[in-house]
Amino acid sequence: MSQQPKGCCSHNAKQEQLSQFTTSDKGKQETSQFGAKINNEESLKAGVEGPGLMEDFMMREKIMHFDHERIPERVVHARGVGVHGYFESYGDHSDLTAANFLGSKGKKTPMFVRFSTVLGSRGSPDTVRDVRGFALRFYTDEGLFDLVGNIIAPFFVHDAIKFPDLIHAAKPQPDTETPQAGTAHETAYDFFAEFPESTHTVLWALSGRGIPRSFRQVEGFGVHTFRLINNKGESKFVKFMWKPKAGLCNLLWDEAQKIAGKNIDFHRVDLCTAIEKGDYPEWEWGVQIISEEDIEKFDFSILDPTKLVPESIVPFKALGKIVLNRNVDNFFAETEQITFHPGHIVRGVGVTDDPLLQGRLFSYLDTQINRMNSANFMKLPINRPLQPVHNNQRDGYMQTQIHKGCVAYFPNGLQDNTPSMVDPDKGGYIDYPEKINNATKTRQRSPNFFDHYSQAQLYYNSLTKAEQQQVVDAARFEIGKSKSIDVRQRMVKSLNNVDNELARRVAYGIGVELPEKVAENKNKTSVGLSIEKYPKADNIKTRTVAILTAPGVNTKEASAMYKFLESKGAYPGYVGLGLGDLDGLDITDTYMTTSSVLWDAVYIPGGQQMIKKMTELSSFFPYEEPKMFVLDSFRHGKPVAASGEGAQLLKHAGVETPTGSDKELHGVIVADSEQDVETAFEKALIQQRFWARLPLDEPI
Ligand code: HDE
Repeated sequence: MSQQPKGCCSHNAKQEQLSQFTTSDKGKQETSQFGAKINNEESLKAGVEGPGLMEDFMMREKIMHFDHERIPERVVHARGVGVHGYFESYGDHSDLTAANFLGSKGKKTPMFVRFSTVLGSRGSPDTVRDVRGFALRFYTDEGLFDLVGNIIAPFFVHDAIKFPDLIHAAKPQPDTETPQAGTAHETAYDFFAEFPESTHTVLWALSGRGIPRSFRQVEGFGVHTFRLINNKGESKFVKFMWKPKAGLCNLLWDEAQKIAGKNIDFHRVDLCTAIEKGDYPEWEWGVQIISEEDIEKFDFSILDPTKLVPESIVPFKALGKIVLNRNVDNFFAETEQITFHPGHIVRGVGVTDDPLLQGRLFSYLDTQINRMNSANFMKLPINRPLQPVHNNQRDGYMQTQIHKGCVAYFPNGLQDNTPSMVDPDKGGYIDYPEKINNATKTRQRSPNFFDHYSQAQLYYNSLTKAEQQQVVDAARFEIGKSKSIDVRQRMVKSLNNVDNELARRVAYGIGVELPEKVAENKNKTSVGLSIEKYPKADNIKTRTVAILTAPGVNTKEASAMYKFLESKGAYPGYVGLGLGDLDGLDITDTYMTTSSVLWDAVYIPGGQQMIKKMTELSSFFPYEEPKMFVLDSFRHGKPVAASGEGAQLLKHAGVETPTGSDKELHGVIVADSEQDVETAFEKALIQQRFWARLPLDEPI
């Protein structure tokens, strides 16, 4: 991928700083690490057939370096993709926070953002069912602010001490190291069944939120409650969240599974391609604000990270926008070496007593020592703040600075008491003087943390029928992978505390007893939780559309549609029998190299000869590829369009098509000519998924 996107101005202070460390070997003579010009094509031997000589410093250096190329992958969130961007403040938010990056309208702050799956190893597929990390780093004028968030609002456990148990249960099992990158196994559901507070987040993961269509169409959540503190020392509790301008979209499980085999890097490639093409993903970034006095009004504790604050109760307020506009130059140096830490916070931002957050403040520093092998990891280019760093921390492996002078302590007279301390009212960090109750040491949890099912119910109730069906199907798949009937039955018992109908439908699919009703569904719902109801983007930029071809295609229609889609910012592509030219069309994918699951929509142009080939059994299409392409697109609820003879392929595939004067039926668009398809197809592409087409269970 090219590194500098077209028409972009991604230049900023962080990029300038990074550019001091970037290097290129192009056109240069080879040297050893110590600068000697060398030829390391052949090792040094006694005679042309050896033996090799131990004195060969060139080979030893090269092999030594190679042997040490790997660092430990992250213990969680190992698989990820990182990109650069910026934050732009919508205004002066100093009434809310002293944070300088939010202090004036239009103020831009460089950012680095890393998306990740949680459970899989570095080489695992992108489209597994999992929570995804959405970690933000703001290189502010006053130091780094890392908001190490997720794409799912609640979390599985409320106390850091339970995190290792959660991860051990969910990661591959220790005896067989299977399954890779997913929770569809015995130990995960054994844990979830025994740990009721996880139920809320489990439902999020079982819904479309657990299999996003792309990283560009996910929400971000800070998960914990944080504090914002203004210059007057006043504080408000906040929940951070960020909403994609491109809307939300998820994959269906059938698509996600097939994509894992067809393009393991689906999400990574999608994100980097959009950035490379200049279609920069954007999010509105903001907060839900909660006053200290209001926390008593909630029927849960805002310090419990297994809960969210429903947007129906506290609306989202946008403070600015995130724009991602530059791919990395080097994956290892930037994406792999970035060391996020929830304790990287700036003046005006504070943490709370959330017991999960408290544990994270310890964990992230600790883990970096394991990964980076040195306490000097903050000196790596991607980790440096924009400001010069001055303190009395010294030495350690890989120290890269040469500190002058004899003073490395404070107070001191020899250096006039410098580096000097900065008071909070003069720009120093503000520790909010929160009152701590006259407390007693205890290993108990707050009574406010015990309602595990109300919000799980709220989430489930807020989904549409089609989305609920996805949860049921996902639960049947995931829990059904457990060989233990006991685990399956216990998990159904847990779901029964959320909703009897849900539990019975799952039970039916996994062969365990259908439970009797034990809990009332209070029928509460909230806005902002359903993906189907989420506001759509107003354009079709970045939508991928496969134009199916074969010899005999009506090239005029095919290319007119291509041009139309391209003019609207979509990414069309011709799929054909072979790569290269087909009567003036540039075929970039074949029926062997691609498949409908890799596209957002499909269009079939006219062409009698083409349709004949596509609908007859022959050596052209031994597996009826065009028919399967159309059928899969249809079953997955995607826009399907055809013009002229193209409509015959839909009929051949058994796809229900509009009749009479109607051109459109649930996103299936058919007309005599390509031009008559365009407008309806554009509308359907905005809609992206036609949920009404997805089948629902018969009542159980
Ligand atoms: Fe993490 N988490 N986490 N986590 N987490 C890590 O840090 C941990 C939690 C999240 O792109 C690790 O550098 C503990 C919640 C993201 O580099 C590690 C607990 C949330 C990333 C770690 C949590 C997250 C991590 C692994 C419970 C959502 C990837 C490597 C107290 C708000 C960051 C590393 C990146 C990474 C520990 C819970 C999100 C081991 C102990 C809650 C996005 O330090």
